Amino acid sequence: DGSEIQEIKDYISEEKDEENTAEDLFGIAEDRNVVFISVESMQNFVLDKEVNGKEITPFLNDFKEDEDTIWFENFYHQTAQGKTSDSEFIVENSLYPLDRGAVYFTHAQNEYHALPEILNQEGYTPSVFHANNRSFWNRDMMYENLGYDHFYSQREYEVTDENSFGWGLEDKAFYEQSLPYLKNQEKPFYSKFITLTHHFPFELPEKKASIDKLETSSNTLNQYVQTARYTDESLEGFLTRLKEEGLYENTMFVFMGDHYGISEFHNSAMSEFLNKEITGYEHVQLQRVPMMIHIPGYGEGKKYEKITGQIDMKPTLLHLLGIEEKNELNFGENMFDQNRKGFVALRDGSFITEDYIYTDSVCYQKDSEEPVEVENGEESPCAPWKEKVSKELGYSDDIIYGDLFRFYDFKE
Ligand code: GP9
Ligand code: MN
Repeated sequence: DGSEIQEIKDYISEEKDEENTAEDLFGIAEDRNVVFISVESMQNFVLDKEVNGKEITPFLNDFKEDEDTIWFENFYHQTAQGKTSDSEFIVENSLYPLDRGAVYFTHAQNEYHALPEILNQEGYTPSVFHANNRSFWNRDMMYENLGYDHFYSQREYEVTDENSFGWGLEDKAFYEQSLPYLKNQEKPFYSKFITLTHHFPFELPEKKASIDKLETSSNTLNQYVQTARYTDESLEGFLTRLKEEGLYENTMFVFMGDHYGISEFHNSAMSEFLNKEITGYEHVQLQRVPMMIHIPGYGEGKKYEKITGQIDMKPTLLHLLGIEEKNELNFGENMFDQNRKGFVALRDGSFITEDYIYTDSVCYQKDSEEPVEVENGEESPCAPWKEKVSKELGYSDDIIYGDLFRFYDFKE
C-alpha cells in the first residue's frame, strides 16, 4: 500500500530546512530557454591540466571562470550500472538510481514526476537530442513516461563515414545538425543534449586530434585527453553557432558530466598522471564531474566549493527558472540553499560530507586526506552519516521498487 510514502515525505521535510535560506537566485533565469548538455564521460581531473604545454580543456577552463558562469567544483556523479541513463534519471527525478541494473530498463513504467513533465506544465517544450538509436537504454519508452515532447535521435541525423567514428555521429556534426531542430521548437524550450564522442574507449582519428596523447601505462587514459579536448572544442563551437543563430542571449546553459570515463582499473596510470597515489579518498574525489551553469548577462558568476551532486539538479534548475516547488518529493536540494543536509551519497554507499569522505569501510578526514584514527571503543565520526545515507538510499529504492508515487498527490 502507500503508507510508506508518508513516512518518506516526513523524512524529506525533516531533512529539509524549514526556513528559506537560499541565496536569492530564485527566478534569475525565468522564461529563458534551457540547453542542458550531458557531457559524456567528462571528469574534473582534466580541468586546468596540460599535455606537453597545451591545455586539455582551454575552453572549459575559461568558461568556468566567466562572469556569467556559476561553477560547482565539488559536484559528484551518483550513477551506477545504468551509466548515462542513471545520470539522466537522477537529474530528472531527484531520485537515486538502483544499485544494480538500470532504472530506465527495469522501472520505465513507474509513475514519476519528472523535470520535463513539470516544465511542460509550465509552458516549456521539453526535448532530447541524442544521435544514437532510440531504444538504447530504453530511452524511447522512458522519455515518453518522463514527459518529453520529442526525442531527436539517430534517425533525424545524417550519419556518414566522414562525420562518424567510434559510437556514431561525432559531436561537432551532431550540434550543427541539431541547430535547425532546436530553432524550430516552440519557446521557451528545455532541450537536453547527450554527447557521444568522448566515450570509452576514447578513440579519435589522428587528424581530428589537437593535442598529444598522454604517455602513461594506460592507453585508455592516454587517449581520453584527446577526446576530452575534442569535446571542449565542440562545446565552444556550439555556443558560437548559437550566438550566430540568435539563440544564446535568452538561454540558460547547463554543462554536466554524466559519470566517470576512467575506471579504477586505470588507477596506476592515473597516479602517474596526477602524480599522487590513488587512495580510496582520491578515488571518490575522482568522481567529481563538471557542473557549470551559464546565464548570459548574469554577471555575478562565481565558484562554489560546497559539496553537491546530480541529485540536486532538479530542485536547483526549478529554483533558477522561478518555478515554485509545491509538493515535490526530491531527495536533492537546491544547491544555492545555505543550510543543506550535509552529505552527498554515491550509489555504492560511499559518501562525502564537509569534513569526511567514507568509502570501502574507511572514514577519511578531508583536510589530511588520511583515514580517521578512532580510539578503541569510540565511534567513527562517519558512523552517524553512514546511517543517514543508507536510510536515504533505502527510501529512494522503496519508491522505485514499490512504484510509490502512485500513492502520492503532487498537486495537493
Ligand atoms: C549511449 C550513450 C552512452 O546512447 O548515452 O551511454 P553510456 O555507455 O555512457 O551509458
Ligand atoms: Mn555516458
